Amino acid sequence: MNNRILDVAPEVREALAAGRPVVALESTIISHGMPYPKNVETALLVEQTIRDNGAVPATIAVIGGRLKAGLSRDEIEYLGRAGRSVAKASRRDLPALVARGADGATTVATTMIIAHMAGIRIFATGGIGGVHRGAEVTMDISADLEELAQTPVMVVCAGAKSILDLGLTLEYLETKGVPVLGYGTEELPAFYTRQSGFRVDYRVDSPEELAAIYRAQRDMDYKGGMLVTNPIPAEYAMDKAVIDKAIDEALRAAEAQGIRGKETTPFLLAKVVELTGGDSLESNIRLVLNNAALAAKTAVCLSQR
Ligand code: PSU
Ligand code: MN
Repeated sequence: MNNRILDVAPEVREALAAGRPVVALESTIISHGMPYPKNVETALLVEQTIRDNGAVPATIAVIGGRLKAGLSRDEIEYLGRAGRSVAKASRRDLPALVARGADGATTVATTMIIAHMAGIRIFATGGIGGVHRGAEVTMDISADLEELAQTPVMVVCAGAKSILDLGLTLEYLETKGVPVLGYGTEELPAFYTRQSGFRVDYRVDSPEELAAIYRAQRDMDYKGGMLVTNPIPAEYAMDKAVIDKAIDEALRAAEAQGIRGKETTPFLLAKVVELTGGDSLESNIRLVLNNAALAAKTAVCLSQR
């Protein structure tokens, strides 16, 4: 399992070898998704939530050119303090970062890649990347979607933010054959809010059933993964008008400043937090914890066969 470039933390390796539940976590959310020190506090709380629900956490990153599945407290602290000075590492970035012995914060795409290399089947995060608004001109479509189409990891998220074109994101996932499941809902959640106006493929009401659908996909030898969308708990959801206004303003700022490429998502996320004060950050933290708990419960079901 530990190949030439991969380090699986001892606790994670032992759990995997014994068939015990493990949940992967991404690190772009730590260094690019939230400000310090809330990012570090949240990352540690997410790991604790996974433990409280019976699984072992494996936060994933690239450190000194090594692909890491399972970080120490010090490594999480380092990524959180370094913030946006750490490279945001998506699929195309890994070869150069590894060859140069550099550090990288992993996106959904690269967290899936490294989780799969380590033998981890399920991963919890906040929101995924998708088809950006205006993609019919910019062709800005996140590598996260291609990864869902080719790597057999279940990704538990709270949907996607409407900084993206959610309708086109669903179309893309349909084309690629990626199942989109709604946990306790028929509607795709929009990260800060429980509703988006778009339907998911299937509503699923228990971790047992999520595990059964994942097993069925594996039994068919599909090469891709699947997306579980888990709505933010109602008490932490944001007012739709407030968040829509902030997102519109963030999109206008990005346009005015000519933000492009890999900078687009981090720019929009930071702008939305800035425009909504601490409210959106608090919602963000709550939904990640909610996803961590569901992923851990599902990992427990996956390990019981
Ligand atoms: N969307 C969020 N929060 C995030 C991200 C996206 O609501 O933290 C991060 C994730 O790491 C995701 C990445 O994989 O941004 C997508 O970036 P891009 O759109 O450049 O592929
Ligand atoms: Mn992009």
